[in-house]
Amino acid sequence: MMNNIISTIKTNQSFIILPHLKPDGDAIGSSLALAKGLEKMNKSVKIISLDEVPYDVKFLDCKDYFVDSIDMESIDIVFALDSSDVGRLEDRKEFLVKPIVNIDHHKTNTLYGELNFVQEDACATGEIIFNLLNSLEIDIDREIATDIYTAIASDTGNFMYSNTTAKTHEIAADLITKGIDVSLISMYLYQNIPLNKFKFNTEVLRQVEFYFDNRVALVTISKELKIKYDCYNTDSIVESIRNIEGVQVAVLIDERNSIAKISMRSKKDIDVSLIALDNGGGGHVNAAGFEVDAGVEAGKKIVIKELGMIYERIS
Ligand SMILES: [Mn+2]
Repeated sequence: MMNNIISTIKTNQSFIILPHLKPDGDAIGSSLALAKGLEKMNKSVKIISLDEVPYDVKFLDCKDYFVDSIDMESIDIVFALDSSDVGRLEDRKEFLVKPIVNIDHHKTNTLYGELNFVQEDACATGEIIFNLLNSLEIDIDREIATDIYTAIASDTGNFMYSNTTAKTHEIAADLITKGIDVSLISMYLYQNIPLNKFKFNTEVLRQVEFYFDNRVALVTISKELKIKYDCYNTDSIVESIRNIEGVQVAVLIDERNSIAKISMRSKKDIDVSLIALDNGGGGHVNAAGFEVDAGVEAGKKIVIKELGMIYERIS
């Protein structure tokens, strides 16, 4: 399958890359690495994203890769990166008019591309891009290495999660030999929270609710709170409540207009991707999500009911 992608790259000239909407470090880092790699092959390439690059990965050299529109007549191939289903690209439907190469590591990927390379055991899409660039014999320079390291660090919780394997560390070691500055990258990723976001996080964390003997922690973020702090980035909140002793599942319900976006994180073998799949979403065993278009209270009911099925069975 990787061979099909390699020949597609070699036989075409003009590409766009679509990271998923509300992109994270993996989506941005792997998109940038692929763009820079393709450029080394003298291909023409742009990344199309309508969302802002999140604050913690803004330090990556984005050059002029990011655009919000392009003449699709001139484009041969569309890469979709780190996107488990077309819903993750729904804000850019007008760009899905050329053959799609779907590269991802979500086990819930719906294989919506003309070519699909979905490697569940890859810790990040960045790992797949690392292998792809090596297969294409593209020199992974310090800058590309920084993009890939950022992608992998983001998706492995800085090498903490169960998707961290020997291979993950081998790739990280390889990237470090390219001259990346690990402590500087870590500072940008983890020691760089904007003050308004810190204050926002603090207020959100005061509102956490506990269910099922404190094994489930849940927090809802209202539109009003986001407006109050001018903060629309909810990163790291669900992880913070997951980090509580005894909490097995952490849930964040984010109010976005009439839609409630539900993010779940779990520990060990509690598979929240099944709950996500049941409700039209997707993800990984320990990190998954879905949307409910009937508001936050309806979303909360659904997720509590789903978790009740797990906990009433266990206890
Ligand atoms: Mn990812």
